[in-house]
Amino acid sequence: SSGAAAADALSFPADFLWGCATASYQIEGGVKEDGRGETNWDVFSHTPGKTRDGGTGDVACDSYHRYKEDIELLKALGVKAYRFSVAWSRIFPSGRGKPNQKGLDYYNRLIDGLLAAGIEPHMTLFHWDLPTGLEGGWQSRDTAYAFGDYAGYMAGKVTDRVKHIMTVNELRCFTDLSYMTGGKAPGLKLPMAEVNQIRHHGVLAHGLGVQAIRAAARAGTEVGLADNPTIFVPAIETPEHIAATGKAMREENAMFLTAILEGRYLESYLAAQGKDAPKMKAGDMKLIGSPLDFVSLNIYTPNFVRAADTASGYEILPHLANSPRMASPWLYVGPEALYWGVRTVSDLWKPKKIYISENGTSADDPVAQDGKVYDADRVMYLRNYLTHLQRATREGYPIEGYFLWSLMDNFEWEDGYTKLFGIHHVDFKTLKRTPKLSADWYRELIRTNRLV
Ligand code: GBH
Repeated sequence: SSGAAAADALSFPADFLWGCATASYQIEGGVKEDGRGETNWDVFSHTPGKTRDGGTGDVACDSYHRYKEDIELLKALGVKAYRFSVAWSRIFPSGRGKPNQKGLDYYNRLIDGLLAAGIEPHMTLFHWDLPTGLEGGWQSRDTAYAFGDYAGYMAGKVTDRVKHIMTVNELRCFTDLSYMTGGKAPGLKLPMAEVNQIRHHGVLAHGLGVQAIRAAARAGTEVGLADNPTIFVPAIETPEHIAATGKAMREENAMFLTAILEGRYLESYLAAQGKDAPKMKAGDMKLIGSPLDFVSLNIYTPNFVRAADTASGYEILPHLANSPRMASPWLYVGPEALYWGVRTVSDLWKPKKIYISENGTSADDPVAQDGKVYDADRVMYLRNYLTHLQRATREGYPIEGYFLWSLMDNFEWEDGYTKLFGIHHVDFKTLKRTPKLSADWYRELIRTNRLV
């Protein structure tokens, strides 16, 4: 059947890896349980005015206690993989020092439960919940070394069962959006010299993590990261605009993905930052550029770009007040982002494997009818986006799998519980999970391995 399916213009490759994604602070709750240490997001979400509805991750989806139910949801969907993150402060309550066995036990139970259900665990080591015991947070270079130690410790404990590890999630979010514009924990607005240093510590942590994982992991462990580079889509699919798309991708992500995949900072980035450029030590760029087994991309939204007679050779076309978008104000609709994200990363840097580690949407879910949320907008969004990912598979780009964000409604950071991305509805009073229409749709897509 896979041969017949491959010839079908709407089908995905037979071994395409369908999954769902979540992150520790957004779903776990149990923030004081079994020795978990305090994190930046505990402090931030408890500071009045920082989250839109005053929401916190204290309980969230209570997955710390309900992970078995979550595995049942995954099983019912028929996914082959689950992407989750580890709360660093459950393993090292103050970020470093003596490990906490009870915290590790939780992830062992989760991993073993997934494997028993036939679901591959894909683990992210840092999805923004940083132990406050690490003084100075990402302002301190020491945090990068602490991350390396934590990454190596985890690799030693889980790679007998976990074959895919992502170091960090979305560099831009835990650096720029946390220390420059300040919408995310710890909510600082620092000058550029400090921001550039923080960015450097972020990519350095990733590199130290890769090295530590490789040193401690069993053979067959694949290592990468989940980043959210700004994604560019050519205004028109012609050679000149396609070339501009590649240039924009490289330059606009110079401090993050480009540095990691090229092992250096572009001259244009260093020149633009001038005296604010990051201070480096010998060997840093080699660590940052450590070879990876895969690159994972979180893709939600496009930026249209055109070739232009400017110094950079391109112009990014601005989003307008009435550009189509979903429930989150930043979530502009552009399903082509999935195709061009994969194609541009592949053409520029030739990674062996690419995953979509997140894609999905907030939506103004309608009131449930007959006990079900009929989230037709989310289905529309997913169907359109996946059409363009299917094109990337058809054209032979090395795209291995797709993780839908998110398995269930959860704590959406500074938006608290006002923006929900789940394909399962969560009643935050009873914590009951119920499939939405989009879950039925995703199950059918996975079952047929074909756009429906
Ligand atoms: C991902 O970030 C996260 O990994 C995940 O935890 C999250 O729940 C999910 O997406 C949905 O948001 O208004 O200028 O501050 C997505 C990328 C980039 C989206 C920054 C929010 C805020 C832009 N994020 N963006 S701004």
